Amino acid sequence: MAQILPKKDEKGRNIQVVVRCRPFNTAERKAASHTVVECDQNRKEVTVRTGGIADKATRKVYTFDKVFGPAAKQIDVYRSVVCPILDEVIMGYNCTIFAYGQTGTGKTFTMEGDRSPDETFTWEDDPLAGIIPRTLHQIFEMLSESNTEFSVKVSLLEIYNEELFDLLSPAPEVTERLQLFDDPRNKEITVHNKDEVYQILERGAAKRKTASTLMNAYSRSENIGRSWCCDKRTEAGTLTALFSLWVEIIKALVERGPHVPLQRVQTHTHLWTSSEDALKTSIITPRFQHQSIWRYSCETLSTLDYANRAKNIMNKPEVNQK
Ligand code: ADP
Ligand code: ZZD
Repeated sequence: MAQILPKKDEKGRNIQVVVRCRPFNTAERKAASHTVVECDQNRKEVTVRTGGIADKATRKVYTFDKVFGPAAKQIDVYRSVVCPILDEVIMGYNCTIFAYGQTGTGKTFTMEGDRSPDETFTWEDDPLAGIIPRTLHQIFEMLSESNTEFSVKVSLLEIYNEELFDLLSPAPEVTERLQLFDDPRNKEITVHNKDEVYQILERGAAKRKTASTLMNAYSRSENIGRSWCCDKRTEAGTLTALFSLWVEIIKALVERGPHVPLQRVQTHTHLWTSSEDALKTSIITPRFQHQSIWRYSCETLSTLDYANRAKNIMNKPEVNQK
């Protein structure tokens, strides 16, 4: 098995960092907002204006593995970022894609997507479908063509206030507090075909709606208005530490079960969307929504600096033996 795989660099590889900037929303258009980020997809550059509106000269330029501007569609991101990763999954590597960025910048849109209104499309053909449904669909297409025996398990977890909740738990009560994460193996649901995929995703989406309403009423720890950028934790070196910690947590979840060192992640947990231990990782950090231009630039810069440092994180992929 190992021999037929393309040779990987012994020292590991840098994780891939991708930036996606969302378009203006209606409110921003109405307010005739100015953008503080310019995306050059060809040059793979993001330019941030660091001075005021009148100051055209003060700029900071970042280069990433890929850059998607506001016109980029879900299919573009999928084809260019996810398809190559999916090939590696099929070859037996664990892969992770996670999105990082401030609230309202398009992480959910990129990872999950939305359903188009009025049942215009089936879920498989919905142009608004994000990475998760597209990937699951493609996995079934690839596996059923491959004539091999396979099983696909799905879990969908969400972190609120340092605690993990299972969005696929069958607990029926709308008002019932979600189950705290205990044994990850109980949280995996076997999916047999692509029709079952959608049922599962629907269940997760419904559960989350309930959960977020509940958690919002319960506490107001995710404060959209709070400044995000000038946080000491985004200092150099922290990212690598966070990344290692995150890998450790995911490994613990997969291998050791219940005793996850969640308390160690503390306030960082909300930054990470987890799955298995990482091989290929993309950080997608889109445009921010804030009225104040200064604040806008500040938080955008903070995210881009962060993503920029993530490019140096090395990864040592190993193929799964089972
Ligand atoms: P986050 O998950 O980071 O908090 P969301 O994914 O909820 O942010 O995005 C905020 C809003 O912007 C949503 O209404 C979403 O539909 C919209 N949006 C985000 N990215 C895009 C995009 N690339 N194209 C169109 N709309 C987008
Ligand atoms: N982002 C939407 C879910 C939300 O926050 O509710 S979009 C995608 C991944 C995981 C779970 C749900 C979905 C989503 C969806 C919406 C509504 C009902 C079922 C599923 C979706 C969107 C497009 C194609 C497939 C799934």
